[in-house]
Amino acid sequence: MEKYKLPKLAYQFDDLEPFIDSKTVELHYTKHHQGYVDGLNNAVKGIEEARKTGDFSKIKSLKKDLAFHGSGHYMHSLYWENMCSNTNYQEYPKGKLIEAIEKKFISYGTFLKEFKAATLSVEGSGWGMLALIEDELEIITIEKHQDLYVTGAIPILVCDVWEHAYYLNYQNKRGDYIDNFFKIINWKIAEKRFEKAIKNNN
Ligand code: MN3
Repeated sequence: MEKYKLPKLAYQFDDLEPFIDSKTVELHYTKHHQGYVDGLNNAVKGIEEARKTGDFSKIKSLKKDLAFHGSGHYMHSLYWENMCSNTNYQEYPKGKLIEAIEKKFISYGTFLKEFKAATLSVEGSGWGMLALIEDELEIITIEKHQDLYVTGAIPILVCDVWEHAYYLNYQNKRGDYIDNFFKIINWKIAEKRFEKAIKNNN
């Protein structure tokens, strides 16, 4: 039995329209994310095999695969969960999260500006992330799924800017995709993640 599996989506492929088109969500979920799940299961199998046989000659590439596919699976699971259809949409974060955002980034508007600029600046394939580092919010940028990650940073919100996340509809206009991503953020989930993270850190 495969250890890792695709998480269930809380919405249909076409529920993120018109901001992310149905075909993109379908391909992204059933092909790309599934590819990371498969890659992760293969890496884990390979490592278990090496443990059994005591042959660690391929350990370097197995551990690289584990980091790449494991992070890919984890990041995509966060990404699907932190988006929502119109029915669950709320325009702004609330509660402790909005307080912390305004404290750190001056205002919600300047937070969005920095998140967009940072996420737009990712070289090649990667992610923008709002994260909690100790008790401070910070925006970080990740290349591929794992490079430049700040160890210990707890994800609150992630935005996938690999081309497969937006190219069918937006082509080279990554900034337009990010603007529209802001319109489908599931802030309730981000608030939950934030409250859990500050509780665990204290
Ligand atoms: Mn992706």
